[in-house]
Amino acid sequence: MNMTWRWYGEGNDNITLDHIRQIPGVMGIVWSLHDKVAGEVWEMERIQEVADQITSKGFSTAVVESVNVHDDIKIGLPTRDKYIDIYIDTIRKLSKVGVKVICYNFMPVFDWTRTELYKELPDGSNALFYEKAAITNHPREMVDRILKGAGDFTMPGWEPERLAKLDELFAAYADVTEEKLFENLKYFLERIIPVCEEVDIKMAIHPDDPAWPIFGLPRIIRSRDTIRRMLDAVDSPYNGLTFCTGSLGTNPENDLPAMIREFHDRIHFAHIRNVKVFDNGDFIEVSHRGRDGSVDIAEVVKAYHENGFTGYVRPDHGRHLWGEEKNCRPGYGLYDRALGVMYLLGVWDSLENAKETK
Ligand code: DNO
Repeated sequence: MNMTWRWYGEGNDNITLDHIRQIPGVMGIVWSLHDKVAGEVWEMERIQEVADQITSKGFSTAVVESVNVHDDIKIGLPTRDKYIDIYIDTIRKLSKVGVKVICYNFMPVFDWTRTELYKELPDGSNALFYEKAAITNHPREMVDRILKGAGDFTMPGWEPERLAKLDELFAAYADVTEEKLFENLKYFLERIIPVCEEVDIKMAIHPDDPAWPIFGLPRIIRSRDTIRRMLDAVDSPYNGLTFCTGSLGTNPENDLPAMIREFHDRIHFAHIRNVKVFDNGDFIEVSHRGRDGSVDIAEVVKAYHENGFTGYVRPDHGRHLWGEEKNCRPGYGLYDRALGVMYLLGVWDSLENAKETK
């Protein structure tokens, strides 16, 4: 298990690389060029600049999250080839600075979706919350609430300029069924995976969050069967997964440890976090500790350990603690994620120790 930490970049994150160095066990930085919108060219100088900042503090640059996929690729428009060429250009450039895994998603219009960013928990902290009944047929209201809540912090997949044209975007996706979206993903993968094989970069698709269709938009990476179909469609080790327990864990029918056991050799990046799912389907993000939520995190780590997992891992969203929500990106505060690292490493180390004393 190779522990990493998502960092939004110099001047764009309230947490610095020097802070991150003080969290035990973190070896790599999960990074990106966060000002790039989907479909834009990534210049080599910019890539090199961020990679140098990261390596100068002793961290690895192996994981990039995200290189966002342009909507034209997801919709399957004739312009998609142009955007796939740009994507390939970025893959090639990233391979020159030690990148080994790219995390991306294929969700139409929205990346992760929540209805509230600062829902108070019984202990006085607050966290991202999803209320099923609040998802109506009118995404505008939800989008405005999320963008307002994020304040000055940018959030990948929530670009205000793109979401300003929400009606047009929804209209463009009108004929994109689940089947069509899947075909478009396959088309994209068939073009990029040979390049990934050549430059040794593994693609790791992030599951849909939450794990079901929203606002009538199709979602295709949300269960054991949909994941199996995607992996089989382009059957190369370079076509893999970001296995996110927080996203897949929103549907209690997903047996996460069983899925890890089945897919472990195609999981290149593990996002580990916990959610508490209520009987009515609402859910809130909680601490990483297993008993605080609905995901048995120790069992998840055990499933990785059993399979000798050597891939990259990061604690995912955390609660906002001790008032930090005033000054951090939603879900990406310092404290709860740092506690998460220690919980995950604690479970891992105890499994290692037990193995040694056998
Ligand atoms: C949530 C993240 C996702 C992820 C993208 C990858 O915080 O895990 O936003 O970065 O889906 O493209």
